[in-house]
Amino acid sequence: MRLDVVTIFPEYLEPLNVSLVGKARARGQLDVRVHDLRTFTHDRHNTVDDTPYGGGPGMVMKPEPWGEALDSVLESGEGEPVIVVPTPSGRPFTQELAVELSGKPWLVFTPARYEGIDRRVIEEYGDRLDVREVSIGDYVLAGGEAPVLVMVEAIARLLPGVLGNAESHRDDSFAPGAMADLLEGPVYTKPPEWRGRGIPQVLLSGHHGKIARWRRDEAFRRTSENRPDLIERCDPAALDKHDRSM
Ligand code: 6GU
Repeated sequence: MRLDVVTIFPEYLEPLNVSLVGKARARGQLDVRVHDLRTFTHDRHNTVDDTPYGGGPGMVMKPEPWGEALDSVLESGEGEPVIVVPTPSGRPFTQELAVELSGKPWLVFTPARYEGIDRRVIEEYGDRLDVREVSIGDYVLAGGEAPVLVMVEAIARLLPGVLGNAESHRDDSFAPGAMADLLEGPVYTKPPEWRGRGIPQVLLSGHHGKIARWRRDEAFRRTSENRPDLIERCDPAALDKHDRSM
């Protein structure tokens, strides 16, 4: 998969050299290219923003540098990428969208600072390409760079061969399947006693049916506690009589 990021803070994307994403790059599974938007300006101050038409606070990112940057990125590759525009006004970034985007060969991210990018840029590329305005949650960040790190990590770990063990996806909170719509429950490792605290005996029983039952109950308990909204909107058929008694 190829990923391009156009930003005025290329150094903000340095974490893409670390850990899972960094290793996927080193292995050649991910081709990540970070571009400095200011290299697509032509004035002495490398201006990327200006005051908003109609007045109001803040600054708006000018269309010309974005147009030149995106044309340059588009010309540098084969076929058409999906363009992901991080913005708090976008559609929610969900596990479902991460799965969809992980199936695309080429993604271009356009994190903005200030009050966002001149609307005409989104229209211009939206007329020709698949452009998605995406938000990572109901809070406001100073720019889209941190959301790009979030989205790239969520997408990259779904690529075949990136996560060590393909089974690791199976029980993810928000993964489709038997535990659909439930959060993951607690996990334990050695030692069997730490600061006087033991581990649930069922996990030592070797009884796989009972362990699966226990994990399902804990997942339900944690979801009820932390995300009652997920229980509310879940398919009643996905709940069992065990759940109702908890
Ligand atoms: Cl994608 N950008 C910014 N600036 N703030 C956000 C966001 C994105 N998602 C949630 N808050």
